[in-house]
Amino acid sequence: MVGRPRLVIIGAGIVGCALADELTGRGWTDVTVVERGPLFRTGGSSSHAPGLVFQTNSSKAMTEFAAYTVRKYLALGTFDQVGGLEVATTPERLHDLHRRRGWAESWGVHGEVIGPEECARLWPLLDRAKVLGGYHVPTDGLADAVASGEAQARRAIARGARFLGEHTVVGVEQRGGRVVGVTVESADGPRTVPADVVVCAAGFWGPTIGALAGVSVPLLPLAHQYARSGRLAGVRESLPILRHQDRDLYFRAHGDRLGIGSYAHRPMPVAQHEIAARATTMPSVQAFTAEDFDPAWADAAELLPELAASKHTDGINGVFSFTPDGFPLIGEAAELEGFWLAEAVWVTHSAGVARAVAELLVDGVSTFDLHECELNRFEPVQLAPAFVEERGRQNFVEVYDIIHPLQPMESPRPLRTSPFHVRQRELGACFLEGAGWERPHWFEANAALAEEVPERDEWAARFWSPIAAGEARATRERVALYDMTPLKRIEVSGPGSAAFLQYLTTNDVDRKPGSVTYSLLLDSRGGIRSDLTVARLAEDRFQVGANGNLDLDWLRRHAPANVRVADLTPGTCCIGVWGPQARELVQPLTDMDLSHEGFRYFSCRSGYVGHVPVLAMRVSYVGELGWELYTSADLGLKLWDTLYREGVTAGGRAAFNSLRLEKGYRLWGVDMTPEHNPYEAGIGFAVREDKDFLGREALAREPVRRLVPLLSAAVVLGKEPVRHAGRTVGHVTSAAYGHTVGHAIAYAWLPVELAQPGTEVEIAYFDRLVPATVAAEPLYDPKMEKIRR
Ligand code: FAD
Ligand code: THG
Repeated sequence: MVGRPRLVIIGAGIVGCALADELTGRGWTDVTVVERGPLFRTGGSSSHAPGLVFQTNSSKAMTEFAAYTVRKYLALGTFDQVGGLEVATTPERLHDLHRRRGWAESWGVHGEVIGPEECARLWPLLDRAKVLGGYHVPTDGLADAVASGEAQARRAIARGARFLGEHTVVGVEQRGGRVVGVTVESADGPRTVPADVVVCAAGFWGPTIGALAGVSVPLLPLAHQYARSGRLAGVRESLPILRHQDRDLYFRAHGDRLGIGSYAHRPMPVAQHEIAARATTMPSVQAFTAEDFDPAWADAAELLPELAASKHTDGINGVFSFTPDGFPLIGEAAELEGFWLAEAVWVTHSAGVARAVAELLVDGVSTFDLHECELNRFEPVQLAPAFVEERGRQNFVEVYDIIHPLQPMESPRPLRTSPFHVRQRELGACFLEGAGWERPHWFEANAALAEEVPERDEWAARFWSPIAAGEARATRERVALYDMTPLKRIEVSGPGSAAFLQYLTTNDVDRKPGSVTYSLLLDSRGGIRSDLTVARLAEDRFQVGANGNLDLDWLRRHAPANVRVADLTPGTCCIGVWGPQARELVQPLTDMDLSHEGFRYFSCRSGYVGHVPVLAMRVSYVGELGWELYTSADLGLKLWDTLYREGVTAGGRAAFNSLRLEKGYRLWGVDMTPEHNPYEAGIGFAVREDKDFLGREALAREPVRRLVPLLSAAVVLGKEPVRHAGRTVGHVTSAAYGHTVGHAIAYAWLPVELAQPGTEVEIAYFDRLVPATVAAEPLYDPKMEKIRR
């Protein structure tokens, strides 16, 4: 593109308006916003969203989107900062409010857990006998969605943007795999608006627009009920927004009436063809089904007794979008160059998401960590409409549930299974889910190995078993098999592949065939997009061990014509054979020379294990001697049966996580993200600054913060704030009990001046402070004697 690109934004809801503002504010002023309804009460979700903005979220990015939205709308004068209150009516909820408060502290939002008296002071209508306590965030409040949209649109218009109301997009025009414009229909008939970039901000119409463009938009429109009370004496505009999550309800004041939203009803999905068929002036409002709301009203009246004398009025079934994982859809579609999505965004996150999209478009990289939100995070199976529908419904049902970080959704499962699945079931695997894969966390068959371990609190004990301690021990002392099939495997081949990977990753990967290199993907700002193992199988063929679909997408986007990028994952499988006896186990089964000299650490080779052709890679994420053995999916079971025998332990993810933390191996997306550079993350050894690679220019070498291990007095969950001298100084990333080191471990980001071993800190874990000490890493086998032998 030469000069300023021509942009078309589809939809003038709060997201489209915010995006027009953010883009024109960055100098991209050739912006046309096309909107099917009238401006600015368009008939979309924003038109009657009550606009409650609760900032606290387990996700750092989502909290930051919300905090930015609050700041921006406050400045625009469209935000009423009444504060937010979440009340607890059960001990479990009260406990969880402390966890939520901790997230907010970690991500820079201040909130407090308060007692019932204080709750009643903030909300005099509450039945204080029902309330055990609450979580109060003074900076939360109410966004006027239409006014916020319009104010941003006006600013964009002043900078040159055009807003075309009552212009319906009926076609997305493309040429040579690139978007070139949209066709709109208006009172003046059809016409095409040319564009270099099209951003779809069409809210729950997203899948319909996506279909015009040939792009999957994995969201489910669901109706959600909202109604008002009659006039109530105690209601005034300044009441904080209120959540009663134990009954799936939320409240705000409208003058002297209350607005009540409910997630307690059955999920009510709305098909795209129904939306089109009901293209009335308010397509986002469906007929109110009072019978679905009656139980919610009764529950509301239990918390707020004054409601009992009133009746609900003005009810709507209002439609908005749910995604399979609850995160928005941000980014450029893999299917069509220049076609972007800003979809499934709440009012709460609208300005933040718009800023992120504008940054991506203008700068090529965002200041937010978007890995949870990027459109191309989904695996192909997760784009199936049936999957999107089932997970969307479940997200609606669970919206206010107390969810453990490891808790998987119950259906649709099983979805992806490795060839070893049948054996894993025989061994009594406790399965959790990741990227659609069934992943054993431990095996009941190993119950005899279970160890006495220090007591954990009820939260840390969930989705965990002392059997994992035995599996970890067996790996350190004998040998264990780990199912590494879910590890994303990407083949990069073709004449340009070596030069391509050499430029795209940080380490020297242009080494001889048979070499394996730990290397990083950086974005243009030097932020870590992924950590990879790059195995050179031949002059022009590499196998890349990656972290997920975003890596596949990144490689594909950057690959020149003479490079082919293919996902090998579904057709192949992998077993990690790790432990001091790994060599004794595998050597008799193979002609490959597995001696330390014959098969070097971080090298790979093809051969046979019994009847099975394998690619063997001497790599170990658990920090023990051993190999990853890859084969095709059809032979997976044979490989497992060839290796598994008396004295060999099947290990699960719980043990795996403990072992990798002892060894200090980072997990991308959890320990490090695009917000961090390799030096801060402690993996500068994988950067070769003497060569040219994407992101090199931007690498700052003097870190201001570091990722360090803490030895903590208790096992925590992750995401907790870390304090020093009473001040918040960082947050926990991953945590586990280290069974070999005999201590609870928590990795955390800390300012450099506090990153020295020996520094005492505190982890705010629920309602208590857990003492912790910065340690030197790695905690296990710092001399690499276990691996290099
Ligand atoms: P929309 O506002 O729906 O805008 C999309 C626009 O695209 C529409 O104006 C539509 O007309 C236009 N469009 C569609 N198709 C075409 C086409 N072919 N051509 C041109 N234009 C097209 N969120 C919160 O944060 N807090 C809340 O308290 C809250 N409460 C809610 C309560 C209810 C009852 C509902 C329904 C939603 C609530 N939400 C809340 C969610 C929030 O309203 C939405 O997430 C948000 O408004 C979505 O904004 P948007 O701009 O993406 O979509
Ligand atoms: N196996 C394979 N590929 C992978 C992973 C894996 N790719 C994604 C993810 N896991 C990458 N993460 C790591 C982290 C650490 C190591 C390997 C993969 C590792 N590091 C050694 C160290 O830090 O001491 C060696 C580094 C080096 O010698 O350069 O082993 O599990 N196939």
